Amino acid sequence: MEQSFSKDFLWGGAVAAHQIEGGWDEDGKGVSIADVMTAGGNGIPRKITDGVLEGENYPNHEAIDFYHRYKEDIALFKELGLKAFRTSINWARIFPNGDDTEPNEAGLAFYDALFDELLKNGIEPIVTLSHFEIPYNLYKTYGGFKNKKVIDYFVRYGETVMERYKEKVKYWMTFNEINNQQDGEYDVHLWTNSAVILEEGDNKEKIIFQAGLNELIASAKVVKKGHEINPSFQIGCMMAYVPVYPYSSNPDDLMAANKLMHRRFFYSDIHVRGEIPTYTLKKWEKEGLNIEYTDEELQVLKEGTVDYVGFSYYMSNAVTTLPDVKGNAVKDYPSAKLVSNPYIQSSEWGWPIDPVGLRYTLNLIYERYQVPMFIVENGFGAYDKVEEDGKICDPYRIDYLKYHMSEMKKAVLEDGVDLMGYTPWGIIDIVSFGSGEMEKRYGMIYVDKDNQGNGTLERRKKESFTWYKNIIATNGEEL
Ligand code: P53
Repeated sequence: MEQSFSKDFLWGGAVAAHQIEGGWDEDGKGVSIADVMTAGGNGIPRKITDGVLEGENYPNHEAIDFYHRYKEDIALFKELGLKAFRTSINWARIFPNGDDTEPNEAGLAFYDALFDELLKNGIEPIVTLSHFEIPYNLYKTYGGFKNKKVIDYFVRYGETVMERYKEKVKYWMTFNEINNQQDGEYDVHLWTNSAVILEEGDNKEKIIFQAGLNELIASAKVVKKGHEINPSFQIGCMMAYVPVYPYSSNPDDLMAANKLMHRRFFYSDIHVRGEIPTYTLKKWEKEGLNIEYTDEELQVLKEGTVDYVGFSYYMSNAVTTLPDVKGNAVKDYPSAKLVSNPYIQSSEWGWPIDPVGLRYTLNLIYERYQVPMFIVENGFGAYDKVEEDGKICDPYRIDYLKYHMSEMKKAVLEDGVDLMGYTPWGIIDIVSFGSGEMEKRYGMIYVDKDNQGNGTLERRKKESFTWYKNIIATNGEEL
């Protein structure tokens, strides 16, 4: 039996362009959908404004200024021992309006310099094409991904960057957490995944599935083109796997959990198998959703299946049909509700903490698809305190990571799943996606900036930095 991770296991760290770069209007960059999202707070939602307005606070405009400090940050990543660094290309740097005929050379040059710097330091770039950075104009002019025209603009963008960086980037993913728009729990995801805002009288279910299918078609076209551009590319999808557990052993709870999982699997089933699953076709038919697609598009889905499944894992959910338990209503199983799981605790932002769920998810996905997997996000958002002597002690973060990595290790060494790597989220403190806060920190590197935007932006190593450095150096043996 193998005793440790393979030598080429990609230990890394992950971020997204809009949460880290800043430089929101520099060097010809256009306004992206993240640039019109204001700061919210713990439990306070962010607003989406009609363009960039005077007097509003937009935390992604400056973020942590990685755009100007990336060399200094990569030096720290090297010291940490990272073998891989996952970020996204900010689409609006390359095609400022989304529908431009020519790309913005200054935007392309920035990513040339960034990837060169990573490679020079022995760090493999892992690149997401669309991580909530859709050019704002694609919403304004076309209404976002519910419009099939946007498929072509994504393909033009994908092809452009894959051609440009074909010698520098080997690992790609198309749409970040494509399935997060699937339920009403976070309406903001229809915006960040698809640049769609619901209007009076819209059939929400229809729009969710039409926008999602359009993205899946766009993804398949780019996967196919990418393999032509460089046959050694590894191109994956990116899912948010939040497994749903039956709350009780009542068979109805199990069926409700299965139905809820279908709302997630719709996306990865198409990405991996190249076909619209029967459970979805039946649902569309029953609800008369009239989702539009052609035979040619069905063929495209078949020809553009992914090489691996990239996914984020933060938490699990539980569902029940038992009448005496309180919870939030769900779609597709009218008598069911999402409820809190009495066996697990939550973070200060109410996110359930469930390391065993990661092992379960790795097994579930591997059994379903038998393709390699890549954990491209996992981590713990928490308030950190800088001590008087400048130290930042974050044992809670080390605990979270240690327990999750240990379950990952069991999945690889005891269960035999095929795992390419692990890139914990927010390796350096960044702007939170959900709340827009700086103080919901995930990093092993601290950034001196608070929720009001005050601070020197100075970087400091946390205790978790030293801990993770040792895990990487020993290839996970000390977990
Ligand atoms: P923040 C929900 C469930 C799982 C993943 O989130 C999620 C979300 C969104 O709230 O998003 C991913 O910053 C996303 C990242 C994001 C990260 O999780 O709200 O891919 O962009 O920053 C953490 O704590």
